[in-house]
Amino acid sequence: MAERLFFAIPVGISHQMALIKHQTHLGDIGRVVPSTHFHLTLAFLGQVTHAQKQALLQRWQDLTVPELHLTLDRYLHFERAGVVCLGCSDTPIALNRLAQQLRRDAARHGLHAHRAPFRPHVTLFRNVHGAIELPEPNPVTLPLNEVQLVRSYREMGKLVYSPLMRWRNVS
Ligand code: 3AM
Repeated sequence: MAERLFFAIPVGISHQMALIKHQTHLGDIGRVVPSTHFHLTLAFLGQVTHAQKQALLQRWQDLTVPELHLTLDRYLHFERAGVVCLGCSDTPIALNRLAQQLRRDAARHGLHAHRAPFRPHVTLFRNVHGAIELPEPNPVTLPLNEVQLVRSYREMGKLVYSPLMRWRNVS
């Protein structure tokens, strides 16, 4: 059976608190994403078969997670998706390289082919309808300590994100 997978950077507790403050600050603009669901997606893979997963895990067994910090300093409203996120104006080159590597490998294995450029963000609200005005945010700086391969599924109607694999840097 295929699983819905994506690569993401997890958000630790202290940074979750900072992001909750952003949600409070923005108020009632949509459906609040629970803090336990905060993550920064690097590559969405889509439905992955067991054979594809095995091949990719072999490919990624030596995946290097670069040491870097990422400053989230602007609100983004993706109107088509109906989401509001905290994103960044300056994507670190090493982060972009990592996301592109994962996306390229996935596409080579017949998985999701991204057409849109990589725009790092943490989603704060879903079901945001219509045009909204967003203020300048207080920046949040996330360290990149870990990358996870995450399975997403529904259990009793509730969305569950379950990390299957973790790659850490040495810091
Ligand atoms: O909520 P975010 O954006 O942080 O970006 C989507 C989401 O993370 C991405 O995968 C993450 C977990 O669901 N995603 C979902 N469907 C997608 C699609 N069809 C997608 N990215 C590209 N195409």
